[in-house]
Amino acid sequence: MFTKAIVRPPAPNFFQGLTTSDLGAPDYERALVQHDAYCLALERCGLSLTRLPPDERYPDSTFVEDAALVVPRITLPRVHSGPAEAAVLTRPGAPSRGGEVAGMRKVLADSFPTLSEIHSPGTLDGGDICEADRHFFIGISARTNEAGAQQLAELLTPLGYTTSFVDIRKSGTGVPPVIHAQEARATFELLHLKSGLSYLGNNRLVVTDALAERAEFTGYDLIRVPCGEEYAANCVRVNDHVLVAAGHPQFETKLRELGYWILALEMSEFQKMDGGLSCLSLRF
Ligand code: CIR
Repeated sequence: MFTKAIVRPPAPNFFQGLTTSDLGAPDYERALVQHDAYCLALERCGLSLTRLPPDERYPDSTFVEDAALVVPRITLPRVHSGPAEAAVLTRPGAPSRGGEVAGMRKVLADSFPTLSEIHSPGTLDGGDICEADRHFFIGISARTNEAGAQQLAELLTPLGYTTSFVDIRKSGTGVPPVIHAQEARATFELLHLKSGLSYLGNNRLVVTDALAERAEFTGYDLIRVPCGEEYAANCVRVNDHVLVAAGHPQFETKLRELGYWILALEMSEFQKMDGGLSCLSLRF
């Protein structure tokens, strides 16, 4: 069970953050409303929130998940049943986001006397880290390099976790050639591993078609995100609920049929800045 989450609302200069999307500039007021609804949803799932103030120095700082990772203590038989064990400060791959880590250091230091860190030349974004019970998938992406992934793996192994790397770069192994320019985002241009992958528990992974054939996911039950609804692949299991981005009806139906309780959240303004549901909070 998760009991806590850290969130940070967007700052007024949120629109100056990094993005590759062609969806237009985000509407700040609407982003705040969507962020509030997101926070309420986490509270409805039973989490108590630490709300950090907006930080104009870093326009992408609302995406708190990228700057840190909290690793749950492994207790049998359920992984999430114990208190959090370790926290890792990441080293974001985008230079404009490096300063976000200091804020996370401050807030996590209250709960975690010892904070591990990723060091140069490693880079690591939280969006590339997908925990699946006792295993962590670590994406190698435009933001996370091999050195960063390796450092994280070395921190996780003594805690009892296994790890594997999933290369999602254009040159990564196992990625099929691009066919149509319009499909490029769905096939290649995952910003982070979790832009196309989520773990729901009970051996179930949500995947986009582009990732579904990857050998790394053999042995898992795969829930494929319907074509055209790829953005919904970044969903989040929070205790008894699954948070999903609103506007993906086929995917929602699939999850409901599998028995999940869904909380659908408007994410349009964050999607404009390449952000997904998971990156708006650090849960533990
Ligand atoms: C960025 O490009 O870094 C931000 N605009 C979006 C980060 C989204 N984070 C995530 O998916 N974990």
